[in-house]
Amino acid sequence: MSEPNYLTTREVARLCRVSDATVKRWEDAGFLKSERTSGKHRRFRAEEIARFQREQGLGQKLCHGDRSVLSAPARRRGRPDSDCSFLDLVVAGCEEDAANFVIGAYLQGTGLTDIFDHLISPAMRRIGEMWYRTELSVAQEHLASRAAQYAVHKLRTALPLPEMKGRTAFCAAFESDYHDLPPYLAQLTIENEGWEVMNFGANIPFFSLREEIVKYSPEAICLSATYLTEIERLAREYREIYDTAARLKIPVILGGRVFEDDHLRRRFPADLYPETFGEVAAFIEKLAD
Ligand code: B12
Repeated sequence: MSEPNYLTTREVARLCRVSDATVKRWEDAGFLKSERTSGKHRRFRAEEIARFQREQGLGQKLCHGDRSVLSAPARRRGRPDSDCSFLDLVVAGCEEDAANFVIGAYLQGTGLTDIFDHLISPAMRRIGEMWYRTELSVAQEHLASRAAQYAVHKLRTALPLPEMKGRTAFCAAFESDYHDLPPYLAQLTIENEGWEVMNFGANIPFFSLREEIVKYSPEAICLSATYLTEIERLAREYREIYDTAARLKIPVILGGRVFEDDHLRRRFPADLYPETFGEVAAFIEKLAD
């Protein structure tokens, strides 16, 4: 049998494109197994690193995104690297690096909802502002949004399975709203609390959602609204959803930009208007008590 191929901490860091300290933290947390030399230095088997990279999607692909849209320091370095912000990476369309960024943040101890509230939401808001000011083209905004979606999807596959609570929630974005990242973040937030989630995605017709509510009687409904048209009609049709949920004693959570407006909150009644995904998690946790 041939001798196993060992890597040093520095070599693993280069392969995964993170710092040495991050590799040590991963090892301390049990994500990576290592052996020690007589001098107590860490040595990692190549197969162990390959497994870890495969499972976490780390450092597998170099990004060749559009450098002209990167922040000045990243541009000076010539390409997005591990010092780039999440915003830099998604704007450059570096989906694999963006995924590594959020998975890295999670493995280093940032909570899931903190990643959503303090990393992803601000980056998306900034992308919206850049698009509005024509600093980003529509195509660049689409590329960035796709990279962000991909990163969240990869993060989901890296999350440990929580203890299941035997409860189900519905997630969706309002009819007429095509922004499907917010309901996806809500889905992951609720799944992370050990609930099953049926996510109907963007632009769900209210009559159809109501039929599903009657059929499944979920234990919570979490809807998001980022952009609405035909507010009068939607308010009327939403009322039927809310009344059906109330009759079945199902709490309704309404999140998203639209409900920053008090006037719209009055038009669309709900049990909770969270401003953060952290609030959604806390509400769901309480429901399970
Ligand atoms: C990506 C994007 C798109 C993509 C969506 C792709 C997809 N598959 O999702 C596409 C290209 C489809 C799109 C289309 C449009 N978009 Co758009 N879009 C965005 C962008 C850049 C990001 C949206 C996103 O994913 N946000 C991520 C969420 C998580 O972050 P957030 O909404 O900023 O933050 C909120 C959450 O954190 C939330 N929150 C906290 N806790 C919880 C809990 C729950 C449960 C939920 C749900 C939310 C939530 O609170 C924050 C504020 O309220 C935003 C900019 C922005 N500010 O968000 C514009 C933005 C929302 N879009 C905008 C516009 C104008 C449009 C279009 C009308 C453009 C057009 N002319 O066609 C269309 C409308 C289509 C439609 N009918 O829905 C405007 C809306 C302005 C307004 N008046 O409301 C924005 C704000 C851009 C801007 N700065 O002008 N868009």
